[in-house]
Amino acid sequence: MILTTEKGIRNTVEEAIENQEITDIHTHLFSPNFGDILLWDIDELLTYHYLVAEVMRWTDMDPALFWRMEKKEQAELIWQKLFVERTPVSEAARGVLTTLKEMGIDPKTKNLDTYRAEFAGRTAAAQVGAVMKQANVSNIVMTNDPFDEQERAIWFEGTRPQDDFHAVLRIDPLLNDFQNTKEKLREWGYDIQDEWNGRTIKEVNRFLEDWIDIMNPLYMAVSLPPSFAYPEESDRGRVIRDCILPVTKKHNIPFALMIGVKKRVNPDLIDAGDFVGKADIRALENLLAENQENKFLVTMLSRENQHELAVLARKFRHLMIFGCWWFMNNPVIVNEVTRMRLELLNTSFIPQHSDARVLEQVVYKWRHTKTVLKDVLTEKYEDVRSTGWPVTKEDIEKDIAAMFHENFWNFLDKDFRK
Ligand code: RAT
Ligand code: ZN
Repeated sequence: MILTTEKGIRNTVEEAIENQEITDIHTHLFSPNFGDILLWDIDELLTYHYLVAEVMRWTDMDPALFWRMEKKEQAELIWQKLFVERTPVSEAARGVLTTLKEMGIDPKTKNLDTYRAEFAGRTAAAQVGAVMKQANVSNIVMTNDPFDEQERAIWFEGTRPQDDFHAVLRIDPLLNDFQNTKEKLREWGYDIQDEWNGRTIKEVNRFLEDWIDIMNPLYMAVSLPPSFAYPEESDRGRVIRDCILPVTKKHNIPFALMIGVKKRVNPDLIDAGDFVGKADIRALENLLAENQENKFLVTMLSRENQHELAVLARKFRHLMIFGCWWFMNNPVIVNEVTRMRLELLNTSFIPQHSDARVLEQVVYKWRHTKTVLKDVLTEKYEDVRSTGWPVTKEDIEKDIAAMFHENFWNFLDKDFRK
């Protein structure tokens, strides 16, 4: 059906976005059968580390004291400072309100206990269903950490995710703290030598393969500092060159790099104490140029890296860029970056992931993204229509399906190995 008016375009875009099932390609959620490590409910929503960073600006409290408080008390402090004493205009604070509203809880009461009562009657499993339905998310991709004792135990017990939850092998300690990780690997029975030699490489690879076997991950992932360089004669450079690249290539899974986080610039704030820095994109350029048979999923944290990242994706089809990550996930930046990506890459990218740490955040993260994307896409299709080109409902639906769902799965299926 050819669309002949701007209003027609807008309605079609809105409807297509609402109707499209989403694959959420990076979250910190877990399949409900993984138990307590899946975070959910209003106290978890309020104590999200994005909000911890914000509350610290409005209190003189020693952060150590904050961390000693019960979760419930922390939530009450955040509620008081960011929602009662001030208007919750920040993205993370507004997110709580959007979540309540979309989940059918009237934020109007402005009363934390009423919200708590609403959550009290629910179960994690039912809440997973409700959230996925509300956000129209059909597939959730987890972040699975083989270095986390609690999570290791769950996998070792034989627990496996339900069908619509998918694993990702996250390996930060291996790349960012090899000296300590080495000890751990030895404890777990891997013969890691002091020097970097054939035996060590084989054993690190055995560790990776063991976890690929256990988790059946969709991709292998790491977050990296702005100082990330490649190639590099360093632990990280060697592990990437000799282990990550060959193993991901062998299994035909992407290596996901999340670049630009400067960890713990304020260690007192723990997760809320991480910062951002502009990275040198030459590291990625080198990785891509030298490893044409590997697949790379990449997101960057600094706004200043976004343009060169999008241009790089024009050069290398084995690079799939994804999401507006963490400090980038603000409407003003999502708007600008998505426009730029469309202008440089057509729809050959994955515009967003939720990064939800608390189940119900899926609802607001996607609601806010959808709102921005509706405007951006309407404008882009209207620009095309105004040239006289016939824009159809089917074209729009196809593009939106690609960005929200298919680009990811198609990229996983692609095989660049010669
Ligand atoms: O966005 C976040 O919640 C961060 O704390 C990180 O988890 C980041 O997304 C990551 O995956 O490292
Ligand atoms: Zn994340």
